Amino acid sequence: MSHERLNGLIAATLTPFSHSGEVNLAGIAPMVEFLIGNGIKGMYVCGSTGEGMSLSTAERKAATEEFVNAASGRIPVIAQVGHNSLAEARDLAAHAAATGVDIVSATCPSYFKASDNKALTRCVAEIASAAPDLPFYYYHIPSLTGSTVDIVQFLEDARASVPNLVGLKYTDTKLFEYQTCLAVNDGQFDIVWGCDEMLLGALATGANAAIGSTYNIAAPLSNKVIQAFNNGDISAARGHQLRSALFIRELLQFPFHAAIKSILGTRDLEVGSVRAPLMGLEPDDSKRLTRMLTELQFDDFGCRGAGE
Ligand code: MN9
Repeated sequence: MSHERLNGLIAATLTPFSHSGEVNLAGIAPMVEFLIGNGIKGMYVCGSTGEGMSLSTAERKAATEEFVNAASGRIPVIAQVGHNSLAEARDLAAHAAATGVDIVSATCPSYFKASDNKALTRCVAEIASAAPDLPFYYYHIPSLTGSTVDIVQFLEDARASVPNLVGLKYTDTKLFEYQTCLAVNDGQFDIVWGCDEMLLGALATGANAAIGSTYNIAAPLSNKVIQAFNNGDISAARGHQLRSALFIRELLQFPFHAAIKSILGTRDLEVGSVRAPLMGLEPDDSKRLTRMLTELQFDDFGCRGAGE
């Protein structure tokens, strides 16, 4: 399948919740404007960052529709449809296609592991064939799925049996493996990088696009990494990357999703907190988070709020 490759920073979007814990669909459109205003070039919806696995199928469908409407064709929307039930995943994929998403992506089932390439290829073929006219990116995130397949071999095997497989969301940290994925069949696949704190290494290895959680709140900083790299100013690129890595390191000391949502809240976005089993911020966390942001001069990262 021929399709335009992804480019630039793609936000792994959060799912806004109301105070009572329902999906807050009204929170999506302002968030999309904010992301586009901060240099985001695509949105990956209902993935790990968006707590997709903690939403019901109906909620995932409603959120996806809202993202598509809010984006209104300005940037591509990628719907993550992975589910332990392949029937649900297929239903979500077909719905995503009918809704007008640009790309479908999915993890493999993860309660029972897809532990060899035969099992994984079969799962991916079943899901991808429910939206046969859309490009499909397999979501490789072994730390969460526990699927320990040889991902290079998967690409080689799946070429024949999954005609609309065009790439991966590669959320691992092995740059040598990432490079080998890029090289399969003379660069057939679009392999999108998924570890924000290692973006510079991925650019040096051949990445054109990256999907990540921290681009929701710090895209201008990561865009500086890309610009400096493209200008050949490696020293500046390293400086920006280090700042990003230090920021993410601090962020990971907090309940991660809740901390990102809290930062979006300071930009006047109504995204609420998180759904169990993820934990929200305790009052003490909120104070520490504010202090950390001040210490790292977060306001200089260039992230603009709505209306600024
Ligand atoms: O897929 C995200 N990975 C996970 C993307 O959620 C496991 C990343 O954006 C990380 O959240 C980020 C921070 O470690 O690199």
